[in-house]
Amino acid sequence: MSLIEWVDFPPLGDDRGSLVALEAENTVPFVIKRVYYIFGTQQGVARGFHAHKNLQQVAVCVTGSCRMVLDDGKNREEVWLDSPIKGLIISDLVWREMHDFSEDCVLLVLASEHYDENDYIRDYEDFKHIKRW
Ligand code: T46
Repeated sequence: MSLIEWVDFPPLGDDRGSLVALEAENTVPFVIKRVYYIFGTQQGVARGFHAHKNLQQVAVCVTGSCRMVLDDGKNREEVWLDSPIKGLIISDLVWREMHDFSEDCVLLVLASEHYDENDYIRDYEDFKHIKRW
């Protein structure tokens, strides 16, 4: 089974332009407890390099692009986030890395839980051990 799972955000456009509405438990498959966004990422910088124990997220590039790597400890897949109408579901116990941010990239992330540093698995070997691959 692929690690790449999208949610579509239908644009509610008219002749003035486009609008996307994100609704918890509707367009986004969980109750949203937190929203954050990553912007102004310096050229050549990569982010992420961790997994979460208990966190569902949807990530969407509202402008610009970046390359997301998802890894379950056995399989590694990558995908470009480059559309404001496509969200990538990032489940818990999936290692994630973000690379190749465009200068104008704004990566919006919707999260199912409040921020908790104890939820992070920041060591890849620990992650593989937890996954028991
Ligand atoms: C993820 C990827 C996609 C907070 O205080 N609250 C927050 O909600 C977040 C997300 C971060 N922070 C603090 C923790 C660090 O001092 O902001 C700083 C940067 O966070 P971090 O290094 O974890 O950022 P990324 O880009 O490596 O990862 C983030 C999310 O943390 C992570 O959950 O899945 O984006």
